[in-house]
Amino acid sequence: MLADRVRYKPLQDKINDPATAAEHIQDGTNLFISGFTAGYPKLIPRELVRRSENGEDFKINLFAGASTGDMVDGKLARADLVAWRRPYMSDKFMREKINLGKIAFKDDHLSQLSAKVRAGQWGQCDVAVVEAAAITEQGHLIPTMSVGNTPTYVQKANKIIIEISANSPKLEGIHDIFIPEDPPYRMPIPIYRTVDRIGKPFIAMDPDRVVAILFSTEQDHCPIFTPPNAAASRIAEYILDFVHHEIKKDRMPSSLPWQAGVGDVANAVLSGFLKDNNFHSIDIYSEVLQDSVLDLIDLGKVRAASGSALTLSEKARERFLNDIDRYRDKVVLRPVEISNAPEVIRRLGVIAINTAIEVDIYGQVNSTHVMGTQLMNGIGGSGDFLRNGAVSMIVTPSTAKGGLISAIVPMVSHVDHSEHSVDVVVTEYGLVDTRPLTPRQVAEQIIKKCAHPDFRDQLWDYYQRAVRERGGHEPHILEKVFFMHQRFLESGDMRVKAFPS
Ligand code: 0RQ
Repeated sequence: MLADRVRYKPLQDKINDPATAAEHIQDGTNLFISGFTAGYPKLIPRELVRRSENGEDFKINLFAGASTGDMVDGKLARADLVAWRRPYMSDKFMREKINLGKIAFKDDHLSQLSAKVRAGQWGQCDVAVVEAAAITEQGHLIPTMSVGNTPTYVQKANKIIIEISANSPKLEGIHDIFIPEDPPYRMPIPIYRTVDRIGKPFIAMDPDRVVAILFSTEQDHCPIFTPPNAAASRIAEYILDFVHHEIKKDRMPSSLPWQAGVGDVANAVLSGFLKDNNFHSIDIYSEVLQDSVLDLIDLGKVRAASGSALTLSEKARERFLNDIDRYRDKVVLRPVEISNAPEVIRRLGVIAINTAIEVDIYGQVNSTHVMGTQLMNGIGGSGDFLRNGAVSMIVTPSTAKGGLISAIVPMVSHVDHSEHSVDVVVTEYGLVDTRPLTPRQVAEQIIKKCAHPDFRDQLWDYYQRAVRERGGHEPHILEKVFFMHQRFLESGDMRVKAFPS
């Protein structure tokens, strides 16, 4: 096992225990970790928590690829060990402390992170802790189930700690590692088709900066997506019908690649392909690849799937690893600055589907802050894909919290994506293609087709009064624009019989 996984002989002397390795991490350390829903380190976070439980008083600044598991974000947040966290996270304990102002957090477009780190905008990269499947004969790294920002973190780190994952054999050949030159020397990223490989199958590493190597038998614990509910399935049907119709009308080529964001609705769209006979050779150019992608590959429906991480349930991961030679031809894992590169998304013409917390009647989108204040997860790659997709769709169930909150509102309480990045809005009640419509027509259609029937009248009342009383290109009554949010904050229910006069 040892010789097979740490094939660069001089590094075999660096094999150590977590306590000794973690001594490199002290109060104020900028800690850059691998992990992008999967592929995060497990032993070092646990050791840091152990030290804190033994009375040591310290805090780290934690930088990851995106969200990690409870073993990182959950444990470290509960132990109060995190001063700063960047970027996207989805852990409820970390979220709580961020919203209380106890953990500093700043959101970033995921495509931009690596370049910002290379430019030194995130401070010095003191220690990188990365999970790896193996170290090659030349001393380079084979990542596990995600790539994220790891190539840049490894390139910039003063010290590197590696956790070799016993559970990730034979992953070599899945990854395609390419770090673009930074401006002003950047050249085009030469991806012309989803399946193109442009880099190396390993992360280049200076072995002299490795301070410790650990062996880990811990598994990733990825969020398991339940079978799509009725609303998610209905949204998926609308999308597949719409795209099929556009292709039939010759307004869209049949071979554009698909991106589907995080969450159940996105997963439902991909699951929708399983039953839909209109789509055969599907390309997926996305950020996170979930179980449904493996199902589609098994059915012979996927030509290529590119992402930055494989977020698989335990069962699907076993299936993937057992049959990796077959999947290797179809699946490419890239750094997130490539999976989410605006240049590539535009060139390929990606059909982008991302989920919102709320959408307003003119198509502005809030993906991140509940009631304008409470951070949910972060913008992730949604901006990268929505702004640059050939057709960008924003999806959401029409209500939240058992029907008490409308996801369609007069004006969003926080803006992540503007109307100019959104082509299509979909809820379980309907789909609006905003492209040929004026803002006023968009408002009328979104209220009629996308809003939940319980909220249509008050939204319509509001819009009509805004047209009558204020007019303009996008009519609004500014002092009343958040009346639905206000009502929810006061009574726990957005529903009113009519827009208040
Ligand atoms: O909270 O579980 O406490 O009830 O938000 O909502 O309906 O479970 O949906 O898991 O798909 O998440 C936008 C957050 C949706 C996600 C968001 C509450 C709701 C629930 C989750 P509870 P659901 P999802 C990258 C793609 C941004 C990043 C992105 C996200 C919780 O999709 O983080 O797109 N997106 N990355 O109750 C109050 C509302 C609400 C609300 C939902 N209007 N008001 N609470 N919730 N709407 C690109 C890739 O390729 C991966």
